[in-house]
Amino acid sequence: MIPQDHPRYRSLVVRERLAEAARDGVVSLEGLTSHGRGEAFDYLIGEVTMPSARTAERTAAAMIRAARHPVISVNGNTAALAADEIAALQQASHAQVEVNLFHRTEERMKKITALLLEHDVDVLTGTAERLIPLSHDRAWSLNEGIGSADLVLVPLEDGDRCEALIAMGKQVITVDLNPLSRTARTATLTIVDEVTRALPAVTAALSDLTDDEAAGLIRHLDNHYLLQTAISEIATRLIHALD
Ligand code: PTJ
Repeated sequence: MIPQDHPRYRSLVVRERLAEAARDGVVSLEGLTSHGRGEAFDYLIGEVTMPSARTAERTAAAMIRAARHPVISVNGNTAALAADEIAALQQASHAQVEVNLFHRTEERMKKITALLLEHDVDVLTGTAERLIPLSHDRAWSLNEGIGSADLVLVPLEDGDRCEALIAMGKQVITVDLNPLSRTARTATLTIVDEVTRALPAVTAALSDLTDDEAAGLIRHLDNHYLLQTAISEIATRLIHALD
């Protein structure tokens, strides 16, 4: 039992939730190490949404609204951390949700789909095909989902798949606390924020963006500039960390 007055209470509760999800087979063991890397970056960021991330979240909402066929690609970590947030984002948009895994087994596919359904996410199911140009199991996806999407939101993604989706001509939005990752640098748009802060911010922006603001955000999208700004914001915070 984690004491509620522990200064790192929230972080410890999230760790416990992920460890349990790993024991249940929803999160892969590798996913626990990914979480640790994310936690470390969030520590440096100060566990808040940076101004550059706020802009990226509003831009993501504008892009999702403008997309013909947006799909949210969900892996084990994202399902364990943010099933309710995915449900809310799906309800606020016309996005479909597809489970797509790095460490793919039929058992994990079923468990993650069941978890999402329990949280009222409408999950695409069907016969997966090797549609993404990768030699690995990450190639498997649904033609009616990621296969025909013009925009894919892939939180906590690895660089290869992000590159392959871009090579397929899709717009890719990622959520990644590490602004230096290959995924962050390859995506059309990167939100450098923790996934449970980022998804609700995108959902909120979907309802308050004006058409003019949305068009301006899309016109001025410059992912390199957003990443550079995120790195400057982190560096400034670190320089003053012990003040
Ligand atoms: O469930 P599977 O089999 O599909 O596997 C999923 C993982 C996460 C294991 C797989 O996609 C993977 O290996 O990802 P990477 O290459 O570790 O990249 C994940 C990125 O997400 C890292 O750069 C982390 O810093 C970042 N990250 C981790 N936790 C969070 C995060 N970003 C935002 N919010 C988080 N909570």
